[in-house]
Amino acid sequence: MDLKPTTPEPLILQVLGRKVTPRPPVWFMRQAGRYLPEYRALREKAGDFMSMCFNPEMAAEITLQPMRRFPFDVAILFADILLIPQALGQAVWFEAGEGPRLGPLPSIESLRAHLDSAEQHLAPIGETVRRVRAELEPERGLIGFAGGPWTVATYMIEGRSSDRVAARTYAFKEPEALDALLDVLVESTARYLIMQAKAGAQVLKLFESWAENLPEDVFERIVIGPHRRVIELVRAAGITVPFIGFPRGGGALVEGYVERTGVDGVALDVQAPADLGRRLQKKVAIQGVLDPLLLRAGGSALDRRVDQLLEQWSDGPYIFNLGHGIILDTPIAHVEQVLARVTGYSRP
Ligand code: 1CP
Repeated sequence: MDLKPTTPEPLILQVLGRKVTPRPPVWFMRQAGRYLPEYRALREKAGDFMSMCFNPEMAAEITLQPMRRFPFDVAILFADILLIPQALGQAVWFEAGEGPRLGPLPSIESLRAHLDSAEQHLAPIGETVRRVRAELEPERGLIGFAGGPWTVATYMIEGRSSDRVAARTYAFKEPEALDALLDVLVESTARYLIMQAKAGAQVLKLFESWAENLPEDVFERIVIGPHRRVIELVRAAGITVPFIGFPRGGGALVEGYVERTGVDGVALDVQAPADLGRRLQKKVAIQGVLDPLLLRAGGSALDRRVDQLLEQWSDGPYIFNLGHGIILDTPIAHVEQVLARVTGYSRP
């Protein structure tokens, strides 16, 4: 007799495999974080943000907090894109109320010399993934992630959150030095993602949050090329889990990104037009694009936009999400309002 598996495949894996599901899976970027009182309580106890990321027990707990409170279909590993620069030997810390700070950019030789020790340094993140996967219900998916090499490089070059003028100038003035830095980040990111997949991450996401304001040829060189190489290295290690790319602000360049990187899904930002999404759905799954400010604002305008997104995209492979991270002072009731609408939806 043919025994069928009794556990349903997580909706997000069905969608990334281009299956049509009765409703889209839903999760929110930054769903674990400061808008949740239980996160703020833990954060106060832990004190320092980086040590929270490297403490598997705490990071697993934070990953699971929104999963206990809300009917999200997908969990995302609690970590940060700036763990890699630290693992490669650049100082990284968070100033209270201000955001990340990084020490001087180490030489390329020094960064390269840290590639092996970086894997050891990041091993606790693998342990977080194992703990979350062990606790999460089998029908809920788990996403692992890393920063896009260019976005991580902008922080390494600028030393903090910025308008990225210095980093973009560097891309023109020191193209070879930037390419060498991106190469080290590609290698380190691929190893980190391979480790996460082996630990139980079922989807891998590349957050290229600062893909905006780049000319076409530069976008090709510093966004598309490095993403393609990360994915090729991960595939060469025998890892088959789907990739979602998030080239935020990529605008009209997103179609080329989808064609040439090898992603299985693309996360779109708040500006993405309905017809762009439909065109992309012929090739990959799409994710997005609810404006986090509309989520924060709430009301009937929020309901109308949720309905519009469901109507325009849910007959193709679609993952319901925000177009960027949830904002700190978003009312929890608004998150509940959206989740009720999406999980209660049924494709006509
Ligand atoms: O408690 C605190 O003060 C820390 C706030 C916080 C949180 C909750 C930071 C600091 N990082 C995170 C977690 C985080 N970061 C996740 C966890 C999973 C989830 O989504 O729930 C993820 C995926 C990230 C990724 C990340 N970190 C990005 C890419 C996504 C994005 O939002 O654009 C970026 C740019 C960072 C850098 C970073 N980390 C934290 C801050 C304040 C910043 C700077 C952001 C900026 O420059 O605007």
